[in-house]
Amino acid sequence: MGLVLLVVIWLITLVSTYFFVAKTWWLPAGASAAAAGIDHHFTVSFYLMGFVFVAAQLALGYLVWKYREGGSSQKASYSHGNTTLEVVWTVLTTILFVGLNLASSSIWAAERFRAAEANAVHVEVTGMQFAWYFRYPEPDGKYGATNPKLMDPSAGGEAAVGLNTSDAAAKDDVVTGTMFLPVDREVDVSLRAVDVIHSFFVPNLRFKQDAVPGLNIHMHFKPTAIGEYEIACAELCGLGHYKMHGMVHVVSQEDFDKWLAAREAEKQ
Ligand SMILES: [Cu+2]
Repeated sequence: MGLVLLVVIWLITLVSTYFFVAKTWWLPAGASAAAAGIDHHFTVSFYLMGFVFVAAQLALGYLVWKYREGGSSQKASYSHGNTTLEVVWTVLTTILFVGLNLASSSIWAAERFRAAEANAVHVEVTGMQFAWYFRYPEPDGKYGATNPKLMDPSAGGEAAVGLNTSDAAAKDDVVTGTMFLPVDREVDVSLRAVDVIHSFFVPNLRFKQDAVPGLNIHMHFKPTAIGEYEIACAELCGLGHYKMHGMVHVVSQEDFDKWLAAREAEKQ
């Protein structure tokens, strides 16, 4: 029985490790300025954790077999353990976790605490059960006033985000169900949620941030490759969570200007 357990434990370890080594279900191609740095830290974390995981599981299988019932070893007795060993692995684990956090915090902070570049495109992203809406303040660059009392998710578009159409700055605000962004320009995102917590996640852009009701969360990122990328809600937000999906179209500056001008024209 000890041998069977050893084989099962080692098999589970090797098969699950294989999928990571072979990158069977891996990240999609990165398409933002922060992607390389994030992927690097992701890889470093996986190597470190993978090494600990494999070593611990191999040792577990070996010990299960070594101390099997009916083996040559003596009957097990209660042991307090080894205080020195416990201190050592607790300290090592702390260093590992705190170290990984410190090493990656600059990437995380760059998208949050540094101000967005001066020529950034401003987009407000609003999550609601179960859709995403995107608001562009162009051409005056000012977001018009919104009011929670005006929010009507069933109406969609401007009404869904509660746009106060009598506000002068709201006249040129464009609200869409698909996100268009110009390539190689920073995007200053204002994240809002109408009902519950949602999470705006674009795997290709390596961008994920919760949208919280009552908060206006500012972040920025820079798409670096033209393409269509999927948005997923990464926070379990209700029965329709699975279909809370959207698209980001990263296009050339010229195509972006044309697209935005066409949306403005539709509004008039
Ligand atoms: Cu959601």
